[in-house]
Amino acid sequence: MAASQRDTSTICLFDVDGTLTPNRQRIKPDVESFLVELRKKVLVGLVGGSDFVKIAEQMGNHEDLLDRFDYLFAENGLVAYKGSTQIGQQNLKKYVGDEVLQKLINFALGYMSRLVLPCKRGTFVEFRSSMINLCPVGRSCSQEERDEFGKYDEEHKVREKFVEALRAEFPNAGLVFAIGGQISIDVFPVGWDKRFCLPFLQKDDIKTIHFFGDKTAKGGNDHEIFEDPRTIGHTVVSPDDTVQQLKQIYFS
Ligand code: M1P
Repeated sequence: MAASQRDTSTICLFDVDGTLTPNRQRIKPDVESFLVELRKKVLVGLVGGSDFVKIAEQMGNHEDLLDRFDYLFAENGLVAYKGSTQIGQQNLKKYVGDEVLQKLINFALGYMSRLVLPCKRGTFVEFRSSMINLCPVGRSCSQEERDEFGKYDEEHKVREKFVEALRAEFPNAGLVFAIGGQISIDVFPVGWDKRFCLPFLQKDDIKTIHFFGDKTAKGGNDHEIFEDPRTIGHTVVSPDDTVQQLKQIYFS
C-alpha cells in the first residue's frame, strides 16, 4: 500500500520496554524495519515511561528519530512530540511542590538504605521533568546487575513491598506508585499515567487507537491505557510477539 493510502485515522501506539525492545536495550533491526512497513499502512507512535533521552537511545539514536514516528510520548506523554514538533511538556516540581517532593525523596532514600540486595550501585532517585524514578539497586548498575536484581525482585518482591510502603506513607498525596520496567518504580501525580497522551491523538481526530504493551496487568504501567475505552488494548510478551500480532492484523 502506498504511503498516500495509509489510514491516518488509525494509530498503533507502542510501549517501549518489553514491547518493542528488551528492557532498556536497543530495538532489534527486524523490529525497526517492521515498523517502517507498518507506518505505510497506519500512523505509528510510542508511549514510554522513560524520559526522551532513554527512549531515543533505545530507538537507535537516529538524528531523524522524531520523523520516524508520527507521535512520540516520553514520560507517559508528559513530554509529547508530533513528528519533530513538541506539543506538550508538564512540570512535576510546579505541580506537586517541593514540600511533598522532599518528604517523598527522604522517605524513599530512608527505605532503600535499609534494603539488603545482591548489590547496590548509584542513582537511587532520578528526578525527571514529570516523574520521579526510584531504583533500589541504583540506575547506574550494569546490564548484568540489572538482570540479577530483576530475578531477585521476582522472588523477593522488593518493589511490590516498597510500593506498599510508599502507598501507606503517602495515602493522600495524589501520587501514583507504579512498577514500570525491570528495576525501578515510577512516581507521578494521579492521571499522569500513559492515558495522558490520548487527548493529543483525539484532538487530531484519530479514531482508532491500538495500544500494545507488556505490563497491562493491574499495577503495571500499561494497565490504565490498556483498559481505557478510547483504546483497543493488546497484551504482548516480547518484541517478537508484538510483530507477530501485528502481522496477523495488517499483513495476513
Ligand atoms: O518500561 C518503562 C520503564 O523503563 C525504565 O524502567 P527500569 O529501568 O526499571 O527497567 C524506567 O525508565 C521507568 O521509568 C520506565 O517506566
